[in-house]
Amino acid sequence: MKITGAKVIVTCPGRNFVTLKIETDQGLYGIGDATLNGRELSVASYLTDHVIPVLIGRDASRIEDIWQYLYRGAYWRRGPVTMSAIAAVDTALWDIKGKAAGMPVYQLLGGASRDGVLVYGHANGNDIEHTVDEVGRYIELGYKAIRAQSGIPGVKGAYGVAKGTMYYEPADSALPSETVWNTSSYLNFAPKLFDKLREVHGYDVELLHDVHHRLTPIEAGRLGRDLEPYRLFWMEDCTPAENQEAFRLVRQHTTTPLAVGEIFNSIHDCRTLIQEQLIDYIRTTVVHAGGITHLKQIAALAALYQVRTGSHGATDLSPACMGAALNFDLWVPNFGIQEYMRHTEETDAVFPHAYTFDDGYLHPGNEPGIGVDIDEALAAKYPYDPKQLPVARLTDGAMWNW
Ligand code: KDG
Ligand code: MG
Repeated sequence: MKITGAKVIVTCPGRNFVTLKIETDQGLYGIGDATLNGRELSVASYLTDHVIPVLIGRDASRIEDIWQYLYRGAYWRRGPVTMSAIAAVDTALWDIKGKAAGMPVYQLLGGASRDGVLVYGHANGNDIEHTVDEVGRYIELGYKAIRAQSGIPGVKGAYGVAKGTMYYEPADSALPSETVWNTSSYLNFAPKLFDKLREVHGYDVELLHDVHHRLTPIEAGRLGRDLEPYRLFWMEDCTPAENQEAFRLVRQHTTTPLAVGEIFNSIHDCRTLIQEQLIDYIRTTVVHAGGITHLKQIAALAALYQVRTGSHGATDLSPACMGAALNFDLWVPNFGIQEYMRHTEETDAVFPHAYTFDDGYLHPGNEPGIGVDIDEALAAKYPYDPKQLPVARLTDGAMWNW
């Protein structure tokens, strides 16, 4: 089965998405997500200028060989742009293989290990009271696991607080908007938020929290310790993870489970974290970590050390990524949880999909392939709209981690 054509589709049904579509001489096609929030066109160019020309004429069934060709053949290994481009090709090829076999991708991987994929949604409010209400709303929607984020007194533009309610979208401006970060205010505030959440909602619901890279290792250790009475499912990205060894310090100070990896793009980014059991959940995704082929390797390494998966699933990962992720999640033996931020109705219409939500679990459906399509005519009605992620400064004006 030869690859006869491939194209990149950039569309903005409420937010920007980059999708690769690969066509074959057998009339089958596959799609893959290539969206890198705020840097979309760099991946589109990488695919169009450097990847598509070398795909034409190749055997679409040779997924592993094409992965190796693109990874080794680039000479410049790893990095978010390269690995998102490779991921898009890989996902589209798994989609094609599933369609050729008449099976959903989870069947090709080895079949379902579970009946459904536990997901967590995002509840966020302007203050503690509002966040407590929003968590209640997610419980009513059937969620068994909920991430809670709140506005913080003294912090302008706290991470994770939506302007509307359901669809948190941080890439909000053509040039990065500026937020202000205050670590002391946050460290004093966060335990109060979870104290109230447990008082009102009890301990049957799983609660998660994203620190979004804001703390130093010792501060992260202290927060993890202060949150221990509230039994979090995880504390995410508590400190930047380029220095994987930094997590040794965090780990010494707390038993709060740790999740890291949404910005990783390679197994090498998490090797020490996994092998030294410094984390409990690895958050690498199909789209930013080289596709299903590379995610399989990361998950297999993680399984040796009882680290479970907890893939990123914010709105900037398209339904094409979600479909692939859910097929992976249904199969992967050491699954933990899947993030699930709902897309807008416009996005769902551009990407018709087979996955469904029921009582806190998603299922990928049983359509052949990844179970997600793209309506190109509809996509063309939503032109690219440049948007970047915010930046963060400390109260004295110095740059910090957003
Ligand atoms: O593009 C950035 C978002 O995907 C990120 O801020 C979301 O941290 C995030 C999460 O956990 O969903
Ligand atoms: Mg996060």
